[in-house]
Amino acid sequence: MEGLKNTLEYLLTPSAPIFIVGALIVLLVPILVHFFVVRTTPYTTLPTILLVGPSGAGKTSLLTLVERGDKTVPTHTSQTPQPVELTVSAGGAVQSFRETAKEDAPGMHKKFLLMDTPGHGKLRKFAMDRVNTQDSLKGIMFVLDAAALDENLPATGSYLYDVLLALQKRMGAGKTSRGPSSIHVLIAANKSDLFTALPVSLVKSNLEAELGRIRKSKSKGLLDSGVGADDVGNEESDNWLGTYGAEKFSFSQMREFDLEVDIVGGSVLEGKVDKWWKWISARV
Ligand SMILES: Nc1nc2c(ncn2[C@@H]2O[C@H](COP(=O)(O)OP(=O)(O)OP(=O)(O)O)[C@@H](O)[C@H]2O)c(=O)[nH]1
Ligand SMILES: [Mg+2]
Repeated sequence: MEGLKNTLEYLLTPSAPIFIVGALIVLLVPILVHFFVVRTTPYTTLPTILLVGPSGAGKTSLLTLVERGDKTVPTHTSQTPQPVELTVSAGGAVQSFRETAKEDAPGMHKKFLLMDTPGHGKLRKFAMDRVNTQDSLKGIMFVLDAAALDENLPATGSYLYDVLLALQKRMGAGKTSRGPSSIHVLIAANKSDLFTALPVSLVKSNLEAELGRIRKSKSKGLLDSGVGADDVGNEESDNWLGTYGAEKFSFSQMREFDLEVDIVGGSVLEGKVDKWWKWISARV
């Protein structure tokens, strides 16, 4: 009892050691909490551009190009998502964070994350999880190989369909609760350097036709059976990509859901990626 009283008296009497310990606690606790929060929630605050698309399209090559300025680094099929911290300057140039730090004054550029994901069919949940829920998601780059689209059309189309439908559902949910204001999608038709590469207009029409086909086959033929759109259950219209009941699919139908879809050609190999950077700089 006596000991407790003495301790309390010591703690409550103003003295130099007590002030110093108190000041240290007041100063250090917020700093420690800051580092704890930053460490436990990595990369959720920076605006994020997600790289998705089928295997072999050139996602990792694009990341390597901007990160190291090297077009010839060999890549492997990716197995895990890989974020890279980049900056975009006022002029729209995208560069790695390290280079920016050397040349530009701080404040002249914005930081963002470019997130590479594996394109292999079994590893797409990494990408889809982020498409579905990531708060800091500002845009999605769907990279495809324009030179091999003919062979890859079914696989590429079904991945794109999944991404767009997930986004559409996400935006639809945003109308009732707190959701993203708008998410832009860039279809990057890569490998334009190859002579077999399809021009952007053909990439677009092929994809639209393929998405229309997938949409039709998933609708279980209800629309064809003469049942009016009003009689069909909610689930049916919720799983319909684009304008409900429309005969043909076009990317412009995604505007109904505040989703803007652009298609731009380019080539990582030749460093023709300026238009893609421009698109990114408008997003972050
Ligand atoms: N000709 C040509 N080849 C390219 C271009 N971009 C990438 N490639 C090649 O395409 C191959 C696949 O590129 P990656 O970047 O590994 O493909 P990815 O999209 O990351 O594939 P996953 O990791 O499996 O999802 C590599 O051999 C690249 O060198 C391009 O613009 N032109
Ligand atoms: Mg890869």
